[in-house]
Amino acid sequence: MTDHTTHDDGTDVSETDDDNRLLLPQLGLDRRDFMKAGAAAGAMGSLAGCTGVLNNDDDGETATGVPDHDVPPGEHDEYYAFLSGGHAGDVRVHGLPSMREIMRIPVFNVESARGHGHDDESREMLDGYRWGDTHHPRLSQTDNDYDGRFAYVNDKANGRMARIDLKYFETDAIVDIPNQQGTHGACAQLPDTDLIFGVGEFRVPMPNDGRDLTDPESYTSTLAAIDPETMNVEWQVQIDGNMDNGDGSKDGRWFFATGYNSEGGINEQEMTRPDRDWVKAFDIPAIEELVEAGEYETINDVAVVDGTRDSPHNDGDPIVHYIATPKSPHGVSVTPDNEYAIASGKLDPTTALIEIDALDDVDDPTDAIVGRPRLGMGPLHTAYDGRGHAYTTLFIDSQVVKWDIEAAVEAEPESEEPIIEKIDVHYNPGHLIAAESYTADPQGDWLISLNKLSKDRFLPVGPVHPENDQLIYIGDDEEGMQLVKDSPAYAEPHDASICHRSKLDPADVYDPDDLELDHVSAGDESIERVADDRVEVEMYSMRNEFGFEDITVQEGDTVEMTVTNIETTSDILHSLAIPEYDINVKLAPQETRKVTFEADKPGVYWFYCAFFCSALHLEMRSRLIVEPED
Ligand code: CUK
Ligand code: CUA
Repeated sequence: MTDHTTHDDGTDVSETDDDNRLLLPQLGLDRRDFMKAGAAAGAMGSLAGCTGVLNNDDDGETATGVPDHDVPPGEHDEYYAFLSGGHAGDVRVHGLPSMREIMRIPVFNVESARGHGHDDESREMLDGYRWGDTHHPRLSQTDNDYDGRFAYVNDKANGRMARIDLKYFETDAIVDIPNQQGTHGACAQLPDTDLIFGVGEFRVPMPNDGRDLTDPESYTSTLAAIDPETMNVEWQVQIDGNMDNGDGSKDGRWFFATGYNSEGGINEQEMTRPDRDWVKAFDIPAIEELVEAGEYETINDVAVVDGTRDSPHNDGDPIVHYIATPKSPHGVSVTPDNEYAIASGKLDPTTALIEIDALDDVDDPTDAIVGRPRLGMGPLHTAYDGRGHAYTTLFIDSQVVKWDIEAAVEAEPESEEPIIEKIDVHYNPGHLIAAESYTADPQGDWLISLNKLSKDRFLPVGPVHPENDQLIYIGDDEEGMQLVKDSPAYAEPHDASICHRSKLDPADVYDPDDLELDHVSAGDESIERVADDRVEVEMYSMRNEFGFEDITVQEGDTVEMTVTNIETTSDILHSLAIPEYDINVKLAPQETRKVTFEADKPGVYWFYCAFFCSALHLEMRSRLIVEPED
């Protein structure tokens, strides 16, 4: 029996066999070739996983050397994991190693429990959209280490980039990226987060204003560089082919993007035809020099530099090196020591190691590829432990393969020798992430495999299955990788960043100085008719009342309500929930929010607090009285 699903990037790699593993018909390869090495190591891996789960003895380690991963009641996890929510549009915060979901941060989605998309400010940020497709949450760094300030995440659906303020764990800015459709890859320019990069996946006419509709040859995609403070798009580079994922070198010099469809096809058959696609290496300082010198075209108010293969800027010292790699490279990540950018084939069983320093010296950029180990079927993404090992997901084999980076440089191309071991995961992993793998100094203990299918791993809940994020211990090179736990995930995490708890210092209550709106203290509440059809209300909320028992307005009035939660005690939240007006604004201690609405329905509306804030929570309600027009 076979059935069909599709991967997020639209490639049809998705027929399943009886084991529910996804097959790859276009390759025409005999899967048994790849099973030999994998099967034995994989079986051992899952065995080790079982013992790891079962034998948790008293000395804080399991019998197989896995440290305690059951965080006892009342204790904290060691790591924060920030997982993208995919087309749920949010970012989830998990604790590691417990894998407990601690918080969700709404980003591109309207979400009522946190009032995102309900108050004026977040509504304006969302700009009418109700969803987004988050893939790559990346944390800001200083000197190649997490600095606890911000997280950035892309919206593949609507071409946007968002910033999450890690003081409040809340989205504080969203930029709509012009001249780009399908903002997929996302990452910060290191070492100090000087730029945020958004990678455009879908080729579209440039500008996409109705011209060139049926002329796919002229479609193009762009790399966008965004200022992390102002969130303005600073410049873009136009290139050939679809781009996919991206990662930057640790020294700020290069940005690497994978890509598929180098021939510019518009259907699956055309898109998967070429045997080679390109990894693009963008020379960031060289591009910035061109921008400085005015060597660009302004399109939709953004400086767009021509980085296509035929561009004069790619004669001689190119600004974009097109590195031919086997078929449809998908994931790319730079090693912690900044030696290599490792790009995985997706439709090819090998992975390419690009020697970063060689790019300046070679005439043919393809000569910078210094290793090409054969890892298994459907290699997608690679993470690092800081001890010279790489871990790559094998989408089709449903495995994670651990391999030796330097051994891959020394080995012959297509050699399996660099492989250290493989472990079965359940099932079809997309990304994987190791603790602090995106920094120069990964922690090397835990790894999460973000598996697309969970099949039968959890209680059945109908035809929509959760995904399965699996925790794997990688801290013991002797014992090898050990599967520790399954954790169901709501659709659908793509990538994650894992940060040690010592690097984050979130606020417990709001600092009113950080907010745009003025704090409304008890005694300062007011109701004012500022125009014939406009009423401004300023009030506080506290246990167990709002600033007014009644607020009376006229049908047709525009009502602006500004509310402060004047509590100073942490964890005491209130909200302003207005029945039948589709409004619920959350208010954490010392937070002030404003909501504007049309009072278009006459009647009595008990506005109330939706957080269970005290024993008298139910009594925390007041009347909005809307008098009918006469
Ligand atoms: S992508 Cu989804 S599994 Cu958006 Cu990084 Cu590869
Ligand atoms: Cu305030 Cu319930």
